[in-house]
Amino acid sequence: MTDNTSVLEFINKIKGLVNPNHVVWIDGSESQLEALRKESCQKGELIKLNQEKLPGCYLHRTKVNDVARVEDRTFICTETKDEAGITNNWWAPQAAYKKLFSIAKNSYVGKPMYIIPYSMGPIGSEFSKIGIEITDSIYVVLNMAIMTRVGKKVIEALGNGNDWVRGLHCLCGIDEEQRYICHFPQDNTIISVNSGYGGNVLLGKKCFALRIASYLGKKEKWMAEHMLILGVQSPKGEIKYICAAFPSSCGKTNLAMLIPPEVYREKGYKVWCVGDDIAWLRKGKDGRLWAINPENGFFGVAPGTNSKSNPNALACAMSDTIFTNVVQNLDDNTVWWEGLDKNPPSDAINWKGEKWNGKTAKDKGAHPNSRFTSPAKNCPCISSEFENPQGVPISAIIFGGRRAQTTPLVYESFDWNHGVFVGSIMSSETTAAASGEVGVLRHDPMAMIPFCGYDMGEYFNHWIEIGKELGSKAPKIFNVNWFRTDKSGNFIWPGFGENLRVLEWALKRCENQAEALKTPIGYLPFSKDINLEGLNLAPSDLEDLLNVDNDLWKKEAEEIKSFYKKFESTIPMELTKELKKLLFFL
Ligand code: GTP
Ligand code: SPV
Ligand code: MN
Repeated sequence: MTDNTSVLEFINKIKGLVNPNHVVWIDGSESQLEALRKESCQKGELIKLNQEKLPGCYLHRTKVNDVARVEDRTFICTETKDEAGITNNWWAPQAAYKKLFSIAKNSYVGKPMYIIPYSMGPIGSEFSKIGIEITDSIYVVLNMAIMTRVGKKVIEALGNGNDWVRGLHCLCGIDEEQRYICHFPQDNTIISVNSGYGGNVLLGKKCFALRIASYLGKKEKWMAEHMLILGVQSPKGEIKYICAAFPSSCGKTNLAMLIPPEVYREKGYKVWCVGDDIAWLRKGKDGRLWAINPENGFFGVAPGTNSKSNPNALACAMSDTIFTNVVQNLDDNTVWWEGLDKNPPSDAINWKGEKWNGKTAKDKGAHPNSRFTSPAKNCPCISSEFENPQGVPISAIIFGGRRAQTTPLVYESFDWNHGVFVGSIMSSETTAAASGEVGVLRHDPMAMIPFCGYDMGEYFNHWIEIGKELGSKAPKIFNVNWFRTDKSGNFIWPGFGENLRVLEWALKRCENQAEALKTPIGYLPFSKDINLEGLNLAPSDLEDLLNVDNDLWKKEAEEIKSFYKKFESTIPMELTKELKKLLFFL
């Protein structure tokens, strides 16, 4: 397929190590992918679903010990520990390679070795980057073929270049004690062993497009962020683009595809999805910040997705989709998950592969981190700019997390540097997207704690530097929280499509069309300026949602102080200054 010597050298080296039966180049053709789907079904790795109701759809179940990202087994392997920083697990490159090679050795014996050339970003865009993933899993090949642009075209675009990310994935025995997800940013290399779960093995996604890319971005003056990208079209037909960073399973896919509430639709509002998980951002020729979505599909959380919460995501998943760890409805060979509807199937198989009766079962049928992998082009509201090699200009950046208390529905930062501070002090309750306890509050600056490929203090510095580059053309920065709860633990804000009401205020602020109240944490909307038309929410609830409790914030600020201590040697003084100001004004 290629005579690129850097590619051939890598492939030969890996071939010698893993010792496959034969080599298969993924060319991107539908006929090859179809043959692989067939083979995978024969092996029992995929289940072909009802092709009348769900054309092109398949179901896959992972091993029960392999259902989410494993942050404690994810490593940044830089020459020095300082480069990886305090928030990452570090492993010296030589020692890591030694261990990983010993695990990978001969692990493909009797199996094919699949070589997937892929592009993150539209092929040929000057902002796109190329990777090659070697894997022994057809599931990985088929998912990568949805999530990225794969095949011959990519190899052609690479030509004789050496600027590409090396990736090796080995299923091995899915042994969680021997599971490692390792990144070698200085070698442009990723090695993942003993997992078959999405975020650990679709190496273009979190491993490349965030961990390696954030490292490259620092060097090359751009940013790789855990952000959705959406366009809000006003009744006048103008489209303004927004990026938003929320931690895993905190609402990116939902916000990216939201359907405006009826009163907004009647006025002519529309929302266009450019991306739902990752944004690559850089300064454009006009001096503004521009974003592309490096992915080509969605790897979305299934539970909670339904025709009311996210009809667009549901539409995406109706065809050419791979479902992972959802319920198989044996009645008609379709799928189900918690929150799809109130009618769970009685004759079904749960995510573990056991017989399951949804009418009587006490346990969940779908894993809380079960997912659908769907092509972006399936999305009814995909932006016309999705393939634009230049991306879209960004008017506002939004940070947000899951906070039962403290953080108001929305507030705006005083300026860029204060906005970086607001991103840096994000905390959120943990979710099922990563293994470990769920619902524990943890610091997650910019939603990048699991994904920043280098020292986080340096990462904050990078944000400050980008702000200097953008100057007066920098987007405004906001923070949102859809997850504040009342005394009984219920969400106060209705969320989902209604979140447009908050975006509207933010965009008005960008145009100097709305007022705000200056508080110690930032600018808050006056409740009269959040449009509640057509929404059944008591004005007093909105007051609650916008309330800034000084005592809670004092505690929060003390907590931030101790969090910042961890980065003492690298945190920018711009941020420590913001913290001092917050402590002073509270
Ligand atoms: P990753 O793919 O893991 O990065 O997640 P994500 O950030 O894309 O989250 P997603 O949109 O898939 O939402 C995760 C969960 O949060 C789902 O169960 C949603 O139903 C729920 N959710 C999303 N938006 C809202 C909201 O506005 N309010 C409430 N209450 N729940 C929401
Ligand atoms: C996330 O966990 O943020 C995801 C899913 O988007 S994964 O690809 O597993 O990282
Ligand atoms: Mn994500």
